[in-house]
Amino acid sequence: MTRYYRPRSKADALAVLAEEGSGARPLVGGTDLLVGVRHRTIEPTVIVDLKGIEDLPAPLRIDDDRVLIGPTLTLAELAADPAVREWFPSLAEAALTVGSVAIRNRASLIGNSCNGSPAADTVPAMLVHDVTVTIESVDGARTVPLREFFVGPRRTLCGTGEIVTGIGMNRPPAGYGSAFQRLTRRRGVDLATVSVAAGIDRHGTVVLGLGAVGPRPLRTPLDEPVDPAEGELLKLALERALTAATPISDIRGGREYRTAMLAVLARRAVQAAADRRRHEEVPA
Ligand SMILES: Cc1cc2nc3c(=O)[nH]c(=O)nc-3n(C[C@@H](O)[C@@H](O)[C@H](O)COP(=O)(O)OP(=O)(O)OC[C@H]3O[C@@H](n4cnc5c(N)ncnc54)[C@H](O)[C@@H]3O)c2cc1C
Repeated sequence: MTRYYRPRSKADALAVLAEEGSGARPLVGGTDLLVGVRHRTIEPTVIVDLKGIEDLPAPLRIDDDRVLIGPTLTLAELAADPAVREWFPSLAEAALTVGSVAIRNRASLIGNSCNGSPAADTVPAMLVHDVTVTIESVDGARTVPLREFFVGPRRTLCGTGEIVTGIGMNRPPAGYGSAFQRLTRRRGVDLATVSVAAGIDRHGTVVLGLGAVGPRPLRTPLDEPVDPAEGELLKLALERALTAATPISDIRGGREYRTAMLAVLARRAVQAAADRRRHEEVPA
């Protein structure tokens, strides 16, 4: 029988997580965890609800040129924030593709990463940026780059007895653009068949974030600066970078289809990101 516990302090939450070991699971929105409990793919001894904790970092704050996100920030709140929309338009776009309005009003940004799904939509959009993750346990805190956080399907660096207490995102330099593209089988309430985020700076240096095309979300830079107007050179640079992807065939699409769509979406993402360098547009 699973117990439910709602601690008031971070120290209390961490103590319970340490005592219970691998049977304990943190909860925020529950849009992944409670689905797993209902389907009996996860059978926690105790669910530790982080929403009642009074000394967690604020859901969202701006510290100079850095956005700091706490565990309870929902995807709806993220996508509505003016600084996020201006500095990280691909992340706002990605958040707005998740599930439905009801899901986005509950689901947390940090939970989307902690779940460790290779298809989590917000992850590729964060991977193109300079993003860190802070993980805490009774033994203290450590901060790691997001690009190292994902270690395999459903596996992250946040282990037993630990919680993620913050994500920090550095504001990109002037003249930077980013965009997100995803393919699903139907519009809305479906996980990505393929997703791609692209970030491009004023010199044409491109970083891609890839979802649903490997055992974990991938970050892959292009090996040389590109001019997105040079279609053939962009295509070749993308072909080299996209060899990092290792898609599989499953109910959402075959390996060959995913590979073909990845190339299309990556080109569109780079071109949309490059357009944003000039127009500073934000998603509707
Ligand atoms: C109908 C439906 C549609 C969806 N559509 C999409 C979609 O299109 N794209 C997409 O990417 N996702 C989709 N999702 C999943 C998405 O809602 C989740 O990934 C969500 O973002 C997770 O946040 P949460 O707060 O609900 O996490 P929870 O369910 O509370 O937790 C998720 C996991 O992370 C752990 N966890 C949560 N917070 C922390 C923390 N601070 N520290 C350590 N561990 C933590 C939990 O123990 C659990 O293992 C969908 C879900 C549903 C039910």
